[in-house]
Amino acid sequence: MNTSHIIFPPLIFSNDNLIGEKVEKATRRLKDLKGIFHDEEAFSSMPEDILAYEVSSFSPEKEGTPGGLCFGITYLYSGKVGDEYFITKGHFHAQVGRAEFYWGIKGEGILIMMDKSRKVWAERMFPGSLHYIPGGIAHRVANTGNQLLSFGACWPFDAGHNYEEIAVNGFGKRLLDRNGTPNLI
Ligand code: S6P
Ligand code: ZN
Repeated sequence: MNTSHIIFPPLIFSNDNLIGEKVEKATRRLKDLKGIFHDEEAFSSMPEDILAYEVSSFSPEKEGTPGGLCFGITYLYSGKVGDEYFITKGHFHAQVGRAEFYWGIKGEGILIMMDKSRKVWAERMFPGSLHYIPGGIAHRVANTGNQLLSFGACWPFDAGHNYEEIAVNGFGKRLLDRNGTPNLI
């Protein structure tokens, strides 16, 4: 049998690790999240180099290719700024009609979503949870546990990211710790 066309895949997804030559890693430290948390005093009392989250992603095609897909794993560390859990920046997709799947791999957290009218709702994330984020819906994740939260994401290549709107107006609600329980307030 001629096996010359049988090759190793360019990507291995094992445990919660994404391994491959074309995997890119982005790092977000507290200093990259200025203005995201409501307790500015608590924020400025923390070392700005603390790791908040990392994203490993694989983009098989050239950015913007219509119909292409991206794959990423986010590693969101456990921590709080005052009473607010560590969260990702959050974004709308620049192309409003582009949806996305998230799924929980390790740890526990909450996926927070918001529509254009600023209505906010949330879903619990845990190993095995699967989340569909429709087009036009802003999304961000909070780590509500005391260990690393890792989750997967798959989104269209041409979705693009609009961080601006969230950076300026935030979400309509925040996820705060109230006596050890996460509350959307
Ligand atoms: C991309 C997808 C995720 C996030 C990641 C970090 O569309 O939603 O890979 O990029 O969770 O969040 P953020 O808001 O900093 O991009
Ligand atoms: Zn997204």
